[in-house]
Amino acid sequence: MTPLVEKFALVATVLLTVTATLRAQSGPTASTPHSGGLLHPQQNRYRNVLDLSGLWQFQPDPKEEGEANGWFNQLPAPRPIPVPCSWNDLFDDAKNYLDLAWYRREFSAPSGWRGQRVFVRVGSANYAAKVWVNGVKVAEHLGGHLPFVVDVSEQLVWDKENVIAIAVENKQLLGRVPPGPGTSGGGVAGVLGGYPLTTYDFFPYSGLHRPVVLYSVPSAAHIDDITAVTSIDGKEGVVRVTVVAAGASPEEGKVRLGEIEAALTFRDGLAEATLKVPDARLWSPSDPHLYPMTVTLVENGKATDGYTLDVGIRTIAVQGDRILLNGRPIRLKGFGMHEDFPIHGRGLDLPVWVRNFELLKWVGANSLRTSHYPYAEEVMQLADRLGFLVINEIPAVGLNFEDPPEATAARLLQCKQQIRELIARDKNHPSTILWSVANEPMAGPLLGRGGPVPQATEAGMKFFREMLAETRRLDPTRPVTLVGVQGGPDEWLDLFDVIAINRYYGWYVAGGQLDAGAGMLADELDALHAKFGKPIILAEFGTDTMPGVHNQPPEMWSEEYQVEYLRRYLDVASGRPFMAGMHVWNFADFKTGQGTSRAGGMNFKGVFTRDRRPKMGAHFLRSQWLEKESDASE
Ligand code: BDP
Repeated sequence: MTPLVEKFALVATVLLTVTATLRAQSGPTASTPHSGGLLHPQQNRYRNVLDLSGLWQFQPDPKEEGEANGWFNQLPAPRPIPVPCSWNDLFDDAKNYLDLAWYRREFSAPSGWRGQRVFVRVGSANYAAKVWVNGVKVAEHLGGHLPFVVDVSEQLVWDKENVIAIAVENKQLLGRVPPGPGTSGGGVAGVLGGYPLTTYDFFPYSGLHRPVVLYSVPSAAHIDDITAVTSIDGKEGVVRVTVVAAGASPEEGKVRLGEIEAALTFRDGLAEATLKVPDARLWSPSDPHLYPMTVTLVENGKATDGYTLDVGIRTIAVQGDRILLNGRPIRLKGFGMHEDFPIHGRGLDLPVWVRNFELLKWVGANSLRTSHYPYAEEVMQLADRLGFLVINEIPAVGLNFEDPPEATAARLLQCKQQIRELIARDKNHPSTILWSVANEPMAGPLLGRGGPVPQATEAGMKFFREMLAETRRLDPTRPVTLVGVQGGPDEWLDLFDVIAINRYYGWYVAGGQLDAGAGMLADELDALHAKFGKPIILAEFGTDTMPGVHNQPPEMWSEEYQVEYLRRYLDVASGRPFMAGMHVWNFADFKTGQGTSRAGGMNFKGVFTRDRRPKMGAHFLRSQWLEKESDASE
């Protein structure tokens, strides 16, 4: 088979299997019709973008009567809602509502686009979505944090308004990822209790969280996907470019980066080229240089399509117990975060993200993890431009291998779909240095209430071996990790390139006993290093901290306690060169379910408050990370 046919055959087989298995486990929807690339839509002389952000109509559908009654044409009693935004913090009657709801709006298709191929791209619909254009169902998608694209050229009308309707629901079902609470009682949040009940410790915000856009590409041959892989050869940067074309096979093409140009010769829609950049400026946190690289298709000597990608030339590798960026050891300093802000919920909020990055710089961080789901593409663009090292994570949080095997089978398909979509979307971002395939999967009861269960551990081994193989197949250029829970099985960690763990000695275990907690941490890190000899990242450590609560001597929940806890953890790490990263949990306080250990429905482990004011912990980190530390940060 030709590479292109093979690609589509593979995607089709996967989609059929996914559809069949997930119907039983995870609700009605699974597939999306367009299986091509996920390039971020671009406005240029060959392509157009119409952002459909703004006010839409909205209506919850608790009885699920909308589809039978044609709500995709007309909503019976709509109210206005902004897109992007979560619905939960907007309407009192939708606060804890996770069931089906409808979005609808009208738009006119720009007449200049006539004759072009037009797509709808939904940036993030959390969790399951169905899309109608002018009454025709055009797409279904599962998974709340990655874009999906559908060709609507056939459905659009040009002489009157078009109607787009999107039905979204965020039911917590056993076969989804993240899963709904199962027989095992779910993950961390299952242990904590909480309302709404989830398997994870963050609020299940729902709705259209990122823009919905309409975009056009030339109807004949057009660029469907671009992959740029960089390496370094002495002072030369080497950029290997693969271009996939769709629509028709292009006659010819070219790729250009500054003064360097190479011809593209297409066979079955695929072309490759290598660009050599003399005296390359390597991408790094201290010099996040991006080279604009333009791919152009040419017919009869005339340019017919083009796309410009920002390329950061850098390498990332694991060698022994170090992570190397451009051949030199790095230590990650930063945070696990959330897409979370009052009223917007999880809806894309660019001012908040620009402010987040400003504060990350202020505190001296160089890194973040997209805990516990892929963040908006704009966040990745900011990380590229501002020089942040990103651990990029799929939404596999709350997995528990004591749940029934059918649930695990459905989740594996779902996880594979998510890593496939994530890599398709983010493979060209130099800031992404590590893929994370799960956060805190469990094989048994937690935190001192009994150890991992052997058959659950084995089920997890199979699952993660497959996830690792799939991730490596899709992207052989980046290391892969899994973020392990305290008390979880070591065997799972050892499958991966980097050991990443979350530890709460001095909080959930040995609460109030900071020195004892630091001792436990040091012992465990040394044991893990002796056993595996790999780089270790502490991907979470932190304490709930009520702003304004003070104690001497420090007590749990006070600002002093957070400082003293952080001080001990940083001290333990600083004497251990195999510690490749320290990510404090969390950057900012964030919304979660209501429960006895979550005052105000909040997780208060932020070093910034939810409105981004620094606690003493933030000032302390700045004193360590920005003002003091001059070690191997790159
Ligand atoms: C970890 C989870 C994280 C939680 C955190 C906590 O990975 O999502 O928010 O604990 O308890 O177990 O604050």
